[in-house]
Amino acid sequence: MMHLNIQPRVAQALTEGKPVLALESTIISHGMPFPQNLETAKMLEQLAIDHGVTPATICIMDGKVCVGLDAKQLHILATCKQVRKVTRRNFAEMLASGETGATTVAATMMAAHMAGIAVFATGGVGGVHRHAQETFDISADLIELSRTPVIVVSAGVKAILDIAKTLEYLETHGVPVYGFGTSTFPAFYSAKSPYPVEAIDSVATIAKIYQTGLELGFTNGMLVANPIPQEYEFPYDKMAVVIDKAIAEADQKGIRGQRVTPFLLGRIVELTGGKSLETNIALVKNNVLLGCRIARELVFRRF
Ligand code: PSU
Ligand code: MN
Repeated sequence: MMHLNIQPRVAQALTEGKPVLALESTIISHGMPFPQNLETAKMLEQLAIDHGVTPATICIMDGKVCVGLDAKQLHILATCKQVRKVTRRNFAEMLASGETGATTVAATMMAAHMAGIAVFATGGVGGVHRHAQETFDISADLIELSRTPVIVVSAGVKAILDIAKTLEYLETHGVPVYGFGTSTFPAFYSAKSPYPVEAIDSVATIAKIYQTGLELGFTNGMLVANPIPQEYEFPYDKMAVVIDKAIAEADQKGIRGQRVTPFLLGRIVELTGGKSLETNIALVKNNVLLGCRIARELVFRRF
């Protein structure tokens, strides 16, 4: 496809039927501060390689959908202030303009699917924001999960969102959601939330459900919610106080639309004295490990 620029090592892995894992770039540009964002991006790629999987970090640059990035591209995403968030709405526009764009979960799913990558690991997906009944702020990530057949591994959704409404929305749009080894939906910084989710204990089951869906001609994706390991958890109640404060500040400052999520994440890092960032890194790492297992399982089942 003329708009795709697949890095040679990723292209080779795909042609040879080897496991590949997609990674997003908004977490680099808007989700974490420099230099931890760059260090994390590199560490995650190495982690995948160490587990026998080719990583493909995705962004939009120089008018191409780039699948698999080099050190220079990662550096641009991590440091350049003009990098824009890309979602389905502005995907084509960003290619046409030649601007640099960091892909959100939605745009990363689209690009992964174009490249033939079935699994994608990230920190948290976007969701239904609190008071969405007034603001209508619902992440395009949720709609994308209903229409692009990619398995997304995340630590649930952040507690900055309305978890109950997010789960209802996913249900309405026919998105299969599973808790990996848990029957309570994880709340990002915390392993548990008060909300139930269907539990799955093996990557073989995930792969089988995904493949069955494809055989049926379904085009939806799947959300695998992977709880943060307990030793890295940030206590739910303590986090709730921080989050309420960050949300109140965002309201006060009149922050809306695409800026909401980056603002809240940034404020939470500041308000926790960097603790939430450590938690964030630990959970993405955990998700990449599970993503690698799913990617290997899918390849294994093909032969
Ligand atoms: N969750 C995080 N860190 C992030 C994001 C989510 O812990 O950086 C990013 C993801 O790229 C997600 C996006 O797709 O925020 C959602 O943005 P919005 O709420 O504007 O749809
Ligand atoms: Mn939004």
